[in-house]
Amino acid sequence: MRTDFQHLLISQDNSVLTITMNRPEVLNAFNDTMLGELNEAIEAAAQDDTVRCIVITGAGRGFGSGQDLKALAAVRSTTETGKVSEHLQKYHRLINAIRHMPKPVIAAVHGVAAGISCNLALACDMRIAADDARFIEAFARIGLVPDGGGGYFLPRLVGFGKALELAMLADEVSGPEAERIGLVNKCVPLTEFESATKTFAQRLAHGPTHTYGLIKELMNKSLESDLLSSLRLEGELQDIAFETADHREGVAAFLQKRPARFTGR
Ligand code: T3D
Repeated sequence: MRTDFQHLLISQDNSVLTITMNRPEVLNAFNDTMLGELNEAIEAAAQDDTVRCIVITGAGRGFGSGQDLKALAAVRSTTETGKVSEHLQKYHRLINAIRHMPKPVIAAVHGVAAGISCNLALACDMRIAADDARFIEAFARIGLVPDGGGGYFLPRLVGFGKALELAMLADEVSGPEAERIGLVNKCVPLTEFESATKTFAQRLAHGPTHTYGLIKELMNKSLESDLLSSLRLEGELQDIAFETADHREGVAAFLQKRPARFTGR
């Protein structure tokens, strides 16, 4: 994967790829370049067998502040813009790529995660937050509805009533509160955030990666389907998982009373 992006920092530690959104002067607000680069990096990570877990995070004092409103205003004042739904397709490409990524994607959130940056975090498989995190469904503050998948993921994570509250009032949710309501998987003190993220990601990167992809497929589909369809899919996916080297290794490790060494195959 190329690493010479204008607004992304890319680093790989063993099988963990960290993608850092890097426009700290605007709290990592999305302009078109950063959005295009993030799409490219995520799609490249999906194809790269040396990557078994992806961490998305932000440089400077936050995760992200949503769409770059200054860039948006500048475009609006100078050119005839198309419908915003056309622009949103670039975000939808990103959300789809994360959901169909056959390996775990973690959002590591410190500081602010507002607007579509917040919803990018919600589209990831899991979220780890620092205790200084500030999640803001900021859309209603500027008269917009939650986009970037927020209308889909938010009620599924925190329940219908809480989702409506967060979307309508657009109040900040702190890291500890986000953990309490299920918006993030865990919240840690800021001083431990980097090491906790690393430990979390390395653990996932050493798991049965192929099976993790199947688990994602099962969970993705369960959000839409009835019990019978989910049970049918579970059987189909288990047939695949049953044939993986990691399944054989897991059983062998159990029988030999030793930790499993998963290779992702
Ligand atoms: O076209 C489409 O696709 C539409 C899609 C829209 C999706 C969306 O994401 S809509 C939501 C857009 N985001 C927002 O409405 C959030 C705007 N920002 C804020 O409300 C606040 O900045 C924060 C609550 C995020 C953080 O507050 P604070 O006090 O910690 O920081 P700050 O001082 O406000 O911001 C620091 C700098 O970042 C500041 O620049 P300056 O004045 O020092 O030169 C600020 O203007 C800049 N900044 C923050 N957010 C954005 C931004 N610049 C451009 N766009 C931003 N979204």
